[in-house]
Amino acid sequence: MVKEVNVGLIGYSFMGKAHSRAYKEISMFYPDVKAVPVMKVICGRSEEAVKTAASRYGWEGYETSWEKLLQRDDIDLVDISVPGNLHQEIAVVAAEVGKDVFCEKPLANSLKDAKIMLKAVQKAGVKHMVGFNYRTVPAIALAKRIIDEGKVGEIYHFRAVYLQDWIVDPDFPLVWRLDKEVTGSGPLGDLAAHSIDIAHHLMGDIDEVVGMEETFIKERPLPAAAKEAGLAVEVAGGRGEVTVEDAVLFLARFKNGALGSFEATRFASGRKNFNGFEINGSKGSIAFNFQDMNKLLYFSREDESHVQGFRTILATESEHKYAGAWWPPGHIIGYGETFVNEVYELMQAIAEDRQPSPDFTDGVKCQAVLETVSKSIAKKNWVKVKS
Ligand code: SOE
Repeated sequence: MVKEVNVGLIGYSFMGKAHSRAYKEISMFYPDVKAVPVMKVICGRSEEAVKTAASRYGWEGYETSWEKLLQRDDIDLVDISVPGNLHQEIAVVAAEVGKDVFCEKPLANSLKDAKIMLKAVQKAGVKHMVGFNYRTVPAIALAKRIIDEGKVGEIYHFRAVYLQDWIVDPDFPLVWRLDKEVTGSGPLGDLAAHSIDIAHHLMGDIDEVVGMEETFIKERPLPAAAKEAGLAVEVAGGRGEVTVEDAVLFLARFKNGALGSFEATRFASGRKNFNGFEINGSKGSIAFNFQDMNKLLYFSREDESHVQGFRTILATESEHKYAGAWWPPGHIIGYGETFVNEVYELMQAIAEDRQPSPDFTDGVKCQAVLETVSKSIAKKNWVKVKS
């Protein structure tokens, strides 16, 4: 019999909408799913907005207090899709009352908080997952397969860029993603966190880092109400200080001897969600960028030299991990589908009574790198990563 998992989702904006769609569509695209999410309750502070979200996204009901949601006996899984400053408190209470926890990235606003969260879920013996959704892009899963099969050989370089441009306009308002108290950091935690997780997934652990950052626009207009499920907001009166970096770069040395470089910025005009990486090894290379997310570039030094060159693999065949759940070959998928794939991983793990992947251990590992990059920027020095 298929198990039912009653879900309580906290947050109804961008990630709340992405996760809602995933819960809704999972059985349609993954008929083999062993546990089915039941969309019990969605929670948010504004009653009017959360009520609208509940009915539009397909939730049975809504709450305006997360504390109340966590006390409900009919909730099995708590989904934390709110800004980072709330993650620790919600996750700890959720674990204490025996709920499984699915938390958006970065896991917390500090390594200390991330570790508290990990300890709480481990103590409670609940399932825990962190929302590094890009792991479920079929082309990235293919990159992992190609590396694990030894086709890239010994890896020398990991080169990541995560480029956006939504705040280049100096009059773009001071939204919560630019407020350190709420979000912990700028593109470091918001964007480089994804690149770091991909690096951990494909390459292994990072040994040491050295970084630099800049805040180009120091003050911005204060915002009025946020627009639903997007990054834009209306401007109100007055100006306030930007307390996070606008761009960050760091170098890394991996424990396996490879060299890494990471760049994350919201000031790359023309780049909208360019989450890209290239890996170079003794036998070949692979390259990916999310704006062309169905394709993986692969170069093999083992091809005959007269036909050597990067080949473009369209990762939509049924033998490509996750792709088989979707459309016939060549009928490409998009951003939203990665969340369905992610929820599939979570549901299978719950049904099989094992930890999903990536879990809070991966979240803490990423957080340790984020914090070490910040330390190295402050010290203007190389710093070893300790988790
Ligand atoms: C906004 O910068 C954002 O939505 C991030 O918060 C996501 O994690 C990333 O996938 C896309 O950009």
